[in-house]
Amino acid sequence: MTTLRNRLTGPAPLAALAGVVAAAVVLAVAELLGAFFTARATPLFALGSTFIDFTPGWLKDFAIATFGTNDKAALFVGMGLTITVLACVLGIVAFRNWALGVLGVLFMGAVIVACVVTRAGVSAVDAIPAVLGTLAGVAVLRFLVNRVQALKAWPEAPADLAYDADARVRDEGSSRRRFFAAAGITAVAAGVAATGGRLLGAARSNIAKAREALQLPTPATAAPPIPAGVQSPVDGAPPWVTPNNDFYRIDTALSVPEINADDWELRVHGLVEQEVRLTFQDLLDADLIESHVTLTCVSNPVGGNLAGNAKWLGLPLREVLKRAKPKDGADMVLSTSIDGFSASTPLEVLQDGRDAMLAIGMNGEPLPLEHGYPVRMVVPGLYGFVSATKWVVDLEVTRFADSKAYWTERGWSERGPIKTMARVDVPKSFAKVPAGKVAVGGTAWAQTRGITKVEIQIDNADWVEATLSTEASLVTWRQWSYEWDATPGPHYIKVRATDGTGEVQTEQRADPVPDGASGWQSVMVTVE
Ligand SMILES: Nc1nc2c(c(=O)[nH]1)N[C@H]1C(S)=C(S)[C@@H](COP(=O)(O)O)O[C@H]1N2
Ligand SMILES: [Mo]
Repeated sequence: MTTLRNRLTGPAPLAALAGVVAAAVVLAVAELLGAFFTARATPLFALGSTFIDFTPGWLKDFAIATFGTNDKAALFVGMGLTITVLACVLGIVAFRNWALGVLGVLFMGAVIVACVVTRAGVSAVDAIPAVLGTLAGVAVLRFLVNRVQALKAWPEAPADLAYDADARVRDEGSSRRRFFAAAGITAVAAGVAATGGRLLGAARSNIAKAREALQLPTPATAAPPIPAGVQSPVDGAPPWVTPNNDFYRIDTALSVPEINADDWELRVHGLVEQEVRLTFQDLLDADLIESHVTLTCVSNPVGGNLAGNAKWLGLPLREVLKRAKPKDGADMVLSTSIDGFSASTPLEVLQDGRDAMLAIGMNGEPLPLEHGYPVRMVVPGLYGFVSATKWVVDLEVTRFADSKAYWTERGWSERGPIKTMARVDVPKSFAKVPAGKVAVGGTAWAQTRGITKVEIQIDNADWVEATLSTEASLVTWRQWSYEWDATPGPHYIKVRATDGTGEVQTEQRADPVPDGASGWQSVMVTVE
């Protein structure tokens, strides 16, 4: 009993706890002060973003496949655990050898500062919260380690003296209580400071308010009305237009970049006759177009839901390029976001008449902050990683041979035309359905080529044609439905689409890396 208690409350676990509290103070102080600096630059966000930048393709792929759009929450949990373990170790080291412990803490502080100042669009001043946080952490660690050492300093009971053992136990107990009280109060204070910092940061940011107040102009060319019958009649099929709140979100931004629309400026440069600069007001004043376009993520696995369809409002990129006049030899536009993401888009795609645009509106609203406010790119027919740059601030006209985009440097393809894909939305995989007529429905896409046929195969029966919903355009997804006469037992439903060029979706299985998943989805259902 006593030994277990001693082990749990002995000096080493207490020193570890001191380390954890000190780490919490580092982060909390930085978070609180960070409210006055660039939001993306507080330690947790800077560390996480740096980690994401160094994430190999397979790990990103794994994270998206496993956690989907919760990948960021998973990253924070992982970081929290890592920091806790490191803090425990540093606490114990500091207790045994203070100089070594401080060196360790300062080293961690230096790592954080390095992560902060190397973020795109972040200045050296943004390191101040991390530096002050680290110093506060050292002070708290010293204070708590002193308390632990006070415990250890208790002399062994001299054998030859009359010794008041009870008093010793009492004193030791009260030293322990003093340690726990100090650690507890510091931890609570850190929690309050961190929460306060987040709230203060949110209150100081008026970007969300400015976005709400923004009135979008009427487009010079409105989107054609959505034809009747685009929606699959099957209950539970996703809505043909994806509401902004349900639109999938994929990006490397742990903290959404905050750009004041009045400060936004786009520079178009590189291999051009005429460098162009555009302000947000220039966009508001220009002849804007509106168009429904389905976006798709290259990381979408077969049957996955990293695709969404929205009505975008923006300035055609061909107009922007007309003003800039690309020089001979240029074959790519490298678009870069304020936080350092970049995408390589073939120049010809931006000039060939499709509705590639600098978008400011999504489904009749200004772009949501997470979807690129105030301005993003939307390019029909290409996966997002090579085209859909959110928070875009720079377009460099260049050559594929000369520049590499963010994901290309990490093992993904330099080009990303969207592959033909059909998906079963209803019934869900592993669903149990009653025997008889079962409504099967789903979505298929092959942006810029269109979908002309969707076929279903139940178990090993012949392929049969599903009923296609109305086609709105070649750059939007197309829904389908099929009435299945289901007999009891386990069954597999397979689906494949044919695109507008007559090509049947390939059965060949491919992983998302390097240029998009392929293969036929197969859904297992049990008919009862
Ligand atoms: N700035 C920035 N833009 C970005 C990305 C990013 O990581 N950073 N990811 C791209 C990818 S991979 C996709 S699939 C689309 C997703 O756009 P959405 O989040 O609006 O659906 O954004 C693209 N634009
Ligand atoms: Mo993506």
